[in-house]
Amino acid sequence: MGLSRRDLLRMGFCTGASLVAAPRLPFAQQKISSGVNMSGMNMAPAPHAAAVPQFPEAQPAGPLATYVMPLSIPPVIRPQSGRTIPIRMVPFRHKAHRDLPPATMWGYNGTWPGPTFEVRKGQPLSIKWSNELPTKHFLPVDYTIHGSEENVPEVRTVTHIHGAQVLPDSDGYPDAWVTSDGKTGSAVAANPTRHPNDQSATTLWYHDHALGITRLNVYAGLAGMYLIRDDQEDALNLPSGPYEIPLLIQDRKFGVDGSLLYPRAKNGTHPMWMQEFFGDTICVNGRATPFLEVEPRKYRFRMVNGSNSRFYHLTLAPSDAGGKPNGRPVDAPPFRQIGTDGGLLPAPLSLHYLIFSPGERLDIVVDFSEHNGMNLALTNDAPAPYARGGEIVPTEVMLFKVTKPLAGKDTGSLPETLVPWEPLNPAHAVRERTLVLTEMDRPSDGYTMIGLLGQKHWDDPITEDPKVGSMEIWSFANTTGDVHPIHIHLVQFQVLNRQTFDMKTYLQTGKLILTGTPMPPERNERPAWKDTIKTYSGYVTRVIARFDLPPGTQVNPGDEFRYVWHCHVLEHEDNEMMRPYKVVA
Ligand SMILES: [Cu+2]
Repeated sequence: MGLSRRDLLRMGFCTGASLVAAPRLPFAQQKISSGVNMSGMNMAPAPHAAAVPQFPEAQPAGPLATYVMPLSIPPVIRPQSGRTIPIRMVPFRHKAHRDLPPATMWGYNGTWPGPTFEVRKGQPLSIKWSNELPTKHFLPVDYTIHGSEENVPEVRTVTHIHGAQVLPDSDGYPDAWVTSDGKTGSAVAANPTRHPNDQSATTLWYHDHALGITRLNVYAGLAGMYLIRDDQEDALNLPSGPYEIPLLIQDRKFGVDGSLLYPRAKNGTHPMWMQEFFGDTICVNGRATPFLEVEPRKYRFRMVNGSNSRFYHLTLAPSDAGGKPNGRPVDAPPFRQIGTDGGLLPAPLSLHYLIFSPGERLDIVVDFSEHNGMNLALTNDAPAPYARGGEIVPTEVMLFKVTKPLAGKDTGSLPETLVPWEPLNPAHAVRERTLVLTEMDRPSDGYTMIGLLGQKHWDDPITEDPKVGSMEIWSFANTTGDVHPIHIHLVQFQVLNRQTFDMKTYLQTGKLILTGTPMPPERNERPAWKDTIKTYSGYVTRVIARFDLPPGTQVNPGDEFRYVWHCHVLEHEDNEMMRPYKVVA
């Protein structure tokens, strides 16, 4: 096609809704293969029939032996209140699998994942970030996407703590990047960043957020966990210490030399970017399909989907010693979900499968006490519908071996009620914003060129401008063929409902006509606090949020506090599916 970015911008401005992509697949074909379809909604991104990923020269490692690596636990930082913690972004050598040599990665303090922060609610800390990375990226950069042009330094970083309530200069604004040689983007971040931690106990995570290159920086290893604890959580006496384990789940593709492979596009026209990345190997805490020996007792798992694009549909089932499932999920202990993105649930849920999209978190208790001596495999069956280009669909995630002798009485508890949850009243919302999600596809082959939010590009003037402390409903109308996990910075929101709309009419006329009756959120979406929500193709997904700044923030007339909202498929956010917004006095 040879369309330049400039052409696209011009067309986008001139023709508006008529240019949006037609959905690539009939709706019925988007359902997941497992048969679990969540009230008829599709759960995994649709295939991109025309996309042909091109991998770099390094020979792919191919299938690796599963469950041969013990799970590793990232180092922990428990800062004292008010301290400044230095974090260095550095290259290092990492061995992800027994049969692979170590290879170059980039990580916070030189580990993948980076160190886990464990902080107390209300105890502030500062983090001094230093970018000590090379100036040349080891993954293929696309110079044709926003903020990543050839006159911009190739390696730039800025860290965002996902789900944290912080001021804009500490939020990892995408333009506030820095380089190892002191260059900065058009926005300025504080350094050290300041983190009041004045929010409920929950599972957060931190990762790179630099404009146009987030997907490569996170893929390179720049991600870690950030746990907030509080007295309310302590009082529940949940499994803790060695029985509380973070699980950062990320898919990767390895070369025979252990190197990380990331596909390159086939030609030099915009976009050379890949519209999604799907690896053939699922890594947990930086190791390919690891195993964990557990005692026959309760464990708490803090799960983060830190993958670039992959959605997971996870089940736990009895398996043989090699991890091959030989029983049904109902024969395994259920997942007792106790928390989500923004904190603990009012009561534990009992689930036999888990679905989570990039950016989402699941706080889970599993009781292994009735399964002494057994192996339990955690497997994924979400990706079948969008495997493409001959890629291997990874199913193995990790293996639990209930083979460790009980070290003592299981004193951790799982109370029937957890923490109170108050619904935000939609009648108190000062406005509802309808925000459309669109994609533009290349007419010649259907390849997605770009994704947009609210029909706007990253650099367009800000359109979302809630007032400090006001409540708003944001209604995401997904006109594309994909599921997009939408993340709003600063706030924890509540999911209200989802409702179908007439996609054909929208794509032809730009008019949004609601059709079905509103459907309630999933059990683990409400009652709950969320900051990332799956918006399904053909649905309006409504969330309600109060746009509170960190407690104690001084607000003067005319003040503006700039944040972002975006799709958490990292490939999408890197190519215009991200918008600034401002909270105004
Ligand atoms: Cu997306």
